[in-house]
Amino acid sequence: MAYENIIVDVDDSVCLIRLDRPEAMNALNLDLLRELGKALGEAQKNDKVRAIVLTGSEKAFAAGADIKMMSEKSFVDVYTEDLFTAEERAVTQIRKPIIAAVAGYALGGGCELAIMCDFIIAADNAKFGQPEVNIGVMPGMGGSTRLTRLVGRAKAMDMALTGRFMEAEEAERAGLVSRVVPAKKLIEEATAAARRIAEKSAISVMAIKEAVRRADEMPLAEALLFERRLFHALFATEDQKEGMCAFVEKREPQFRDR
Ligand code: CO8
Repeated sequence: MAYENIIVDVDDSVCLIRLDRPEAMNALNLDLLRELGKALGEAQKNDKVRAIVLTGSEKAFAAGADIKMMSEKSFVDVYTEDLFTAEERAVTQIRKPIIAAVAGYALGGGCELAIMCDFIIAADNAKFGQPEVNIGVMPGMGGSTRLTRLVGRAKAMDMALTGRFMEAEEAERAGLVSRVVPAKKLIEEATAAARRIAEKSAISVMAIKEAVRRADEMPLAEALLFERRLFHALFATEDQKEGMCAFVEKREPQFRDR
């Protein structure tokens, strides 16, 4: 379908979704977020797609929720319409892996959206921040929760209380991003990572995503048991037999997602 705020490109097994509101630094309004949810849902349903890359422009992944859209809203408005709840769920319910390829600003909801993805590859010009404190609010989609689990309390407090931006290098040191690449190579590197994932058994990939995600939310003992049981369950798949036999026979595996 045609979108106005994002560009979607499916190339073989990888779906590349580009946020595209250049006039507003890709600020996240409801139209954009709903289109994003729809595109992710389509990618989830499309059997050809095995991994998703979410990106913005060289200047901005996304400079946050759209402040102009929010500025006149009251508590009653945002509470009764449950602002951003359905839009957040549309991203977090996707079972295929999503890589955020971040260049430029990833601020407020933009930083939180990147964190909702499975991992972040950052361009060397990326800047992460939770500057909501500058406009009289606070993070609302994971910037005081998921971010804290990723980078620890000291850095999360520093970012959210001072509103300062964190450069790519510091973000990698802090564990917010998995790797930093030259800005010109961002899409190439993120797509290559997605293609690598696409070569694996989709069942293993799905189980890994589920185990890591659940580990964020469960006590350690429960998470370990969930991980172990999923590991056991993969022995019921043809792909486990194929993967292990291929190793023993010194050949490449031919996974069939069964
Ligand atoms: N919302 C709306 N418009 C924006 C936003 C935004 N978040 N960010 C930038 N823009 C617009 C500017 O208004 C400007 O438009 P115009 O030319 O019409 O005035 C255009 O983008 C270009 O921006 P600047 O001229 O400001 O460009 P600079 O290069 O000088 O600065 C910055 C770039 C640093 C990114 C600056 O624009 C900025 O500080 N933006 C706001 C960052 C911010 O505060 N983000 C947090 C927003 S609140 C939030 O995200 C709450 C999250 C809760 C859940 C979210 C769910 C999605």
